[in-house]
Amino acid sequence: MFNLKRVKNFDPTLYLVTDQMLAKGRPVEFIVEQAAKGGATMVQLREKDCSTLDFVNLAILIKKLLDSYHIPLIINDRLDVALASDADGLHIGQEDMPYTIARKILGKNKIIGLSVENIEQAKVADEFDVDYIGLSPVFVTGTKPELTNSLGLEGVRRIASFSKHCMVAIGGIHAKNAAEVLKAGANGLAVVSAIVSADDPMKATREIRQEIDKFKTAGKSEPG
Ligand code: TZP
Ligand code: MG
Repeated sequence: MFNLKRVKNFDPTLYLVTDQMLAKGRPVEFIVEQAAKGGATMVQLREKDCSTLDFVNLAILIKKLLDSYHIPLIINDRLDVALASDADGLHIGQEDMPYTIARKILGKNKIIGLSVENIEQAKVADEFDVDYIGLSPVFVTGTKPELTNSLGLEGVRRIASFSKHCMVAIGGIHAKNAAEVLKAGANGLAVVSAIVSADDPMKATREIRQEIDKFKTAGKSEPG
């Protein structure tokens, strides 16, 4: 059963996470716009090899672009960039800015997402009023190879059994495994390479979105 726990005005259904290095030379704004047209519902700018100046300028550009699609922009890790670009939110990992401090600085109206990599971290996250947790990684992925312990579908199921938060799954997700990750309990799917590296990012986004929509529709027609 697809149960969307939604607190603020955002929809985690299909969450594009960018990575310039995987974009095959195409600009981030091209990938983002194609994804927006293909059905992405949220975008996270995750740029690791970028100067602060370039990151801020990119964030301002992407914010303007996404505003025209009514899609929220989340900044990975860099609270300063989130503030500078007036992004809709911030995504933090376990070793980034502590959640409570980030919340104090950003205020209650911004979206804050927190990555959790195991059951313990998911339990701790239940004590915070984060807007969503990122289940990371569901499958081992070449995009973030340092994460060698994957949650697997069983990990997603276990966290879904107790977490009060909206849950976005990330790591190795594509059109063919989208439904099983949702079935395990994720509320939304975050995707890097299956969109960013696709020959046709709009088509790739649309294909994943169709799988998600198919799953949601099937859930709604289930008896009981
Ligand atoms: N955090 C956990 S896994 C991951 C991030 C940013 C990368 C996911 O990339 P892909 O290409 O969708 O597997
Ligand atoms: Mg981080």
